[in-house]
Parts: sequence; structure tokens; C-alpha cells
Amino acid sequence: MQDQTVINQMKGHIIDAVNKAASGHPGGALSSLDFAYLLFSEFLNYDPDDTSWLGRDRFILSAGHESALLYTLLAYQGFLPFDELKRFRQVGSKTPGHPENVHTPGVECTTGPLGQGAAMSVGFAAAAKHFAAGLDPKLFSQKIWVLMGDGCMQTPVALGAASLAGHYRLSNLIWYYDRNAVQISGKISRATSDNTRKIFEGFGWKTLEIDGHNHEEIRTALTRASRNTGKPLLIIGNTVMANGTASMSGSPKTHGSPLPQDEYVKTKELLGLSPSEEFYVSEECLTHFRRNHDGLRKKVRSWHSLLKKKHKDAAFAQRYASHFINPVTEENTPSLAWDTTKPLATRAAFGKIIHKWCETMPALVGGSGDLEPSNETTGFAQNVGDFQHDSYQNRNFAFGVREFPMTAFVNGLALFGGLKPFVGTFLSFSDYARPALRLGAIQRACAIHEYTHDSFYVGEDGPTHQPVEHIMSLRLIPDLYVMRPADALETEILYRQALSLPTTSIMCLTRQNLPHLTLTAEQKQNVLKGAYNVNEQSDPELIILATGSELHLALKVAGSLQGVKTRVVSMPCWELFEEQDAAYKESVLPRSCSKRVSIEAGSTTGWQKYTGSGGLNIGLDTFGMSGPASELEKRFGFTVENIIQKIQGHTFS
Ligand SMILES: Cc1ncc(C[n+]2csc(CCOP(=O)(O)OP(=O)(O)O)c2C)c(N)n1
Ligand SMILES: [Mg+2]
Repeated sequence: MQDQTVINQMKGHIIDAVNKAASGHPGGALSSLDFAYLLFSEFLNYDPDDTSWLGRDRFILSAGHESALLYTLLAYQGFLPFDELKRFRQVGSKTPGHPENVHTPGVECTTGPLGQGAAMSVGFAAAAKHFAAGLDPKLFSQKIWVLMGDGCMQTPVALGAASLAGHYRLSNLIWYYDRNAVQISGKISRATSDNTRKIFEGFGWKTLEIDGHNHEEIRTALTRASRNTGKPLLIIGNTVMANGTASMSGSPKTHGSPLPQDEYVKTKELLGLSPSEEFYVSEECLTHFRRNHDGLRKKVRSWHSLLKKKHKDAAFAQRYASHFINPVTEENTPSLAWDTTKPLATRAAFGKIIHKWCETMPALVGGSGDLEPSNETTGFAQNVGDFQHDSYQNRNFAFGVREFPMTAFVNGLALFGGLKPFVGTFLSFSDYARPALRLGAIQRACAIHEYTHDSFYVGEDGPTHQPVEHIMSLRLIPDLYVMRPADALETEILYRQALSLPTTSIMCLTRQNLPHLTLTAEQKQNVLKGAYNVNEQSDPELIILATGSELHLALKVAGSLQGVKTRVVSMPCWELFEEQDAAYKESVLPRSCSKRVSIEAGSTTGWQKYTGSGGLNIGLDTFGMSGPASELEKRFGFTVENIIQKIQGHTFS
């Protein structure tokens, strides 16, 4: 059996899947296939019987549009029924338009937004290095392979992550760049004249350049990659778009459309396949593709027996469990004794929490985008040490100013498994990270984003650093929990919860000090329900909903509103509140009380959901301003007097 016969048959699957769906991206998939085929059939370490084997190599298709290639590979591996290729891009299939980890076993992460797969791979590689150093180098000797295209290579997020990977000297990371030099709008020379090798060498990578259709050159490169040490490796494969088609090789028209009917027929014939027989797969080809499966199974068995042997060491067993069996427990996230006489910023509370929990919770890793003192992560960093090329067992990441790459990076850390990462910056810079937040939520990656300086109360730094629309706009992202705690205790309770949520969370934290709340045991429980009656006012005539720092203002307003039974509802997390049953919601926000006010130092749009259109929404709908916070709060109306005046002047309906 010739490799070329298998490759031709696989090309048939790619073309057929796109043709049947009348949608998809054959061109890049065909140019990448030679490399991908040799990687998967000869070099990739995986368990043919278990896509979740921890010791597996990770393969990340950063060029997510080439999904037909990945699904074909997964089918040949035995992880995806061949029939799923016939359902390519259809509702409910395991073969969605772009690879999605939550739908398809064997897909490590969701890709499609170009560059992010490559950026996430750096997190995967760092996680593997961390476990190799801290647990066992043989158990975590896997490689992280990335297949990327011209588009990925053009993205700042991939380049930013490559710089980080070079700094960390992640030798387990291999990026294969399928340089077919064509993208949607034509030749890449219209947009790019980079010297990619020089750039990567400057980043601290090794580089190789090969003919991406020459099997011997690919094998030599893959052999070098498998033995790679010292630095990450970039393999540039010069390839031809839509390689193997009858007359469309090199054509950008093959990027995102099925082959035209005539071309389809001629290409199938050229590949030695019958145009009338779709999705043809021969036993011989399958057997050839899977010829290493017995050897792989042997490797997997010896990995498991090593793991078993290592478990005889009680310290190892405990450490392993703390990552992969039960990373977050009540014991390893102990309560902190807050000194309620001393006001504390919620960012400082977060800093104290990670400083404490990192001692009991090995899975806790993270770092700041060069805002360590502001994010209050300095103590944590000192406690756990910097993750560097000579200290992979350490747990603090000094990310530098790389918001988007670092956010994609922590998605990778989280998706590798065994880690509960956080990452910090200013809330106003969440915009730099947003595409990776969205992808984190789509992938259900449990990463926690510590966004401090969460309002105009930042003060003197001015409008560039004062979030306005951020909190509300982050609430718009589905499957993402936006938390804005009002004091240290709420911060602790919500962070503990976020560590156990099966998706991404954001914690909006204050720069300025806040008083402490005194909560009953029941109220503490109710913090987890996203909103609760904080001043225990029954039968309210007026309800004030507030989050974060504004909760304290709301409490003062309620205290000063003579003769009006005013309930103050602390609402640190809309998403958690939405998950509660109708009875709980009614108990917090009784329908009988329609006089409702919201106070939050940010955009008011959206609060009508809870106040009704006839309610009063106090917030900030303009850019902020440079000046002391104490003056800004007057200027923007965040005073008891102003709010009482507004409430008294408002016609609630
Ligand atoms: C961030 C981002 N921007 C734009 C797109 C839309 N898009 C999908 S593929 C592609 C072109 C990529 O070119 P290349 O990587 O060379 O792929 P090829 O055409 O070779 O398959 C674009 C612009 C995207 N998926 N992600
Ligand atoms: Mg290309």
C-alpha cells in the first residue's frame, strides 16, 4: 500500500464533504494534507481507544477553516464515524463548520478565529512542561503540534504568543506553517512581505523550511521535531493551494467553495477515485493508516503502568489527584479571616485569596499582564515563583503587555487539564482580550479573568483607563460569568465558585477600598445565587439593585430614604441569578414591587431587564474624565444626595 493512495482517498473525503455540504474550505486542506497525513500516521502519539488519554500529543488545527481535513484525519484514526463526514456542517453533526472541542471527541480546542489556535497551543505546551517538571517528565513528554496557515501567521495574536513561547523555550511546541502563499483575497504578497524565519529566530525559535509536498523532507522534519529540544520549532512547508486538483492548483477560488462540478469530476478521476462513488474508503487504506495502532497501544500501556508505579509514592498520588481528580475542594480553598474593620479593595482581596490558596491548591496558576502591583498578584508571584525556562514547576506567569495572547494562552492552560488559571489586567483592557474571552466561553474553558480598576473610581488615569461599557458588554457574551463582587467576602465566595464553573468567568474588581458587608450564613449561600436581599428588607416599596462598589452607595441611599421601605439587592453575577428558579427570583425581586432602581458605575443599557422600562437606572453613559475619584463621583452623580433626588423626582411606572 502506497501512502499516496491513502492520501488520494483522503483528498476524496475532503472534496466530498465540502461538495455534499455545498460549503467549506477544500483548498488549504488539500495543501496541508501531505504533512498532516505523515504526522498522524507515523509520528503523532495518541491512544487509538481513548481521545482523552492524558499522555497524548495535542494536535491543534489553528487554521480552523480546514476542518474537513481534521474530520477526515479523526475518521481514519477511528475517533469519528465516517458517516459524520457526510453530515459535514449540518445541524447537530459532530462535524461542525469549524472544529469545536465541545462537540467532537479528538478536537482539542475550538478554532476558526485565525491565530488563536496557535496562541492557545503555547498554553498547552506550558502546561505540559509544568507537569513534566512538577510531576514526571516521562508522563508529560508529549508534543504540541499546530497546523497553521498564512492567515494565522499574519495575526498579531499568533506572533505575540510565539514571542512568549520563544521566551519560555517551549521545546515541546511545533508549529507547522502551511505556506501555500494564497488566502481568500489572492496572493499573500499583496499583504505580507515578512521574513518569517528571521522573525521566529528573533523570537528564539528554531526554524526549518521544507517542500510541504515532499514526503521525505516532511519525514525528516517530523523526525527532528520529535526529538526537538531547547527551543520551540517552526516548520515552514511551502505548498500549493488545492494540491492535487485537476486544474485549480494554486487558486484562491478553492479557499472557501466546493470545487465546480466539472473540476470535481476531473479531480476525482485524477486521484484514481470514481466521481460517482462518494466518501469511498477501502479497508486497505484504513489498515495502512492505522498500521501503528498496535505500537501506540503498547506505548499507552507502558504510560499507564508508569503512572501506576508512580502512584506508590503517596506524595505523587496526592499531587496528581490535586490536579487531575479533585482540583478544587473546600479544604484547599479555605476561608479567609477578613478584618472587617479595615476597608479593602476587592483587587486586594483577590490578591490575598490567591496568595493563600496557592499554598493548598497546586492547580492554581496565573499571572498578570505587567500589572502585578495593580492586580495585587505580587504576593502570589513571590510565593509560587515565575514560570521560566529553568523553572517550569513554578506557577506565576509574567506575561508582559500581551493581553490577547495571554488570554488565549490561559485558555490553552485550562484546556490541557489539571490547572485552574487566572489572568489579570485592567478591566478597560479587556477589549484587548475579548476575542479570547469569547473563545474561552465557546470552549467552556475554566479560566478566570481578574479585571481590576473596574470603574471611573480609577480617577486620575482618565477616560482611557476608566471602564464604561465594559461590564455590560461582557455580560453579552453567552456562557460567560461576569462577577462584580461588593467586598472581600463576596470576592472570596465568587472566586471559589468560578473555579468550579464549567466555563470562563470574569471578576471585575475595584482599585479603591470598600467597606465589608456583614452577611448571615444564608446570605453567604445566596451570594452564589448571583443576587440576594442584602439589607433583609421584607415587603419592599422600593428595590435598589447594585453591584460592586455601588452596593455601598445603595445601602447609604436606602438608609437615608426616610419612610420608604427600601430593599437593597446585591447582584454580583447576573448569570448565576438567571440560573435560579422562579421562586428564588421572586423572593429577591417580588413582582409586587415595581419601583426599582439600578446603580452601577457603567453603561445603564441592560439594567431595564431588572428595573423594567419605568425604573430608574443610575450609571455612566459617557466617557469618564481625569481627576480625583472623590471629585468624579460628584461630577457623575454617584452621591447619596443626587441619587435620592433622582429617586424622588422619578416617575416610576
Ligand atoms: C481572525 C479571523 N479573521 C478572518 C477570518 C476569515 N478567514 C477565514 S480563512 C481566511 C484566510 C486564511 O488564509 P490562509 O490561512 O492562507 O488559508 P488558506 O486560504 O490557505 O486555506 C480568512 C480571512 C477568520 N477566520 N479569522
Ligand atoms: Mg494560505
